[in-house]
Amino acid sequence: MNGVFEALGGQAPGNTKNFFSGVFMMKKMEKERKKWAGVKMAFLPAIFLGLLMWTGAAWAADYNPLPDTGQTKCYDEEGNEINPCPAPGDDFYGQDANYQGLQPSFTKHINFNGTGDDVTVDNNTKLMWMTGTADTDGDGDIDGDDKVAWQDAVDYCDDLVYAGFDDWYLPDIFMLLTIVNYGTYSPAIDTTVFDCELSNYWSSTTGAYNADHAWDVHFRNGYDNCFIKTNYYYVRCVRDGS
Ligand SMILES: [Ca+2]
Ligand SMILES: [Ca+2]
Ligand SMILES: [Ca+2]
Repeated sequence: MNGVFEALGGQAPGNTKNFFSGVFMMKKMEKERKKWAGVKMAFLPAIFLGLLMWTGAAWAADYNPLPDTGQTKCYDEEGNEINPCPAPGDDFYGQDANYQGLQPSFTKHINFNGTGDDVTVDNNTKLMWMTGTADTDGDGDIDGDDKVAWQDAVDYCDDLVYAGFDDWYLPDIFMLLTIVNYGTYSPAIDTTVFDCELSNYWSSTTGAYNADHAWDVHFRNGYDNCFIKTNYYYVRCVRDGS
């Protein structure tokens, strides 16, 4: 019996009244405990859902971090390089190269899974890209004949079966800009992991101002533009790689 009273805070059984009030409190505590157990059971799915959402949010944050641009040099207003880059408080401090965020990181897979097709995975965005330019006429080489009008670029990627996948699509302009390397040109892309023509590539993004125009990137210098959809440009398809 001592254990009971110890459980009630060491209260000693001084008389019967105290004893019965002790038992009553034990019963009340047991009732409370059961009540809370019930409440916990009721909250369990909510807790689980919350956990799922939390891990989901962490996964989503992991999925699409914004990688750095590849620009590592600093310049003044006349285009003269400042080396080393200006320090905080100096003139021209605060430009791109002063902030080295998540560095561009790609992995090229030659002959992916034995399919004979090469892909390049962006380890930051997890997007999977065709390593090279789309051979839209299927003749085994890449030249001007592979440039197509915008709708044909959209359709080509949509219909594409490549590297064992059929869920390719034409990248939107934001996606396409994530493979531009702003620290280089001719082409403005990491050529250790991509093959690239010095020309325009279509994105899937229609211009808001001119709906018969769409955004493209010129990979000689990395400039993006909005040109008429009947122009013939190169294609590089993408898919969600994770
Ligand atoms: Ca930067
Ligand atoms: Ca070709
Ligand atoms: Ca050809």
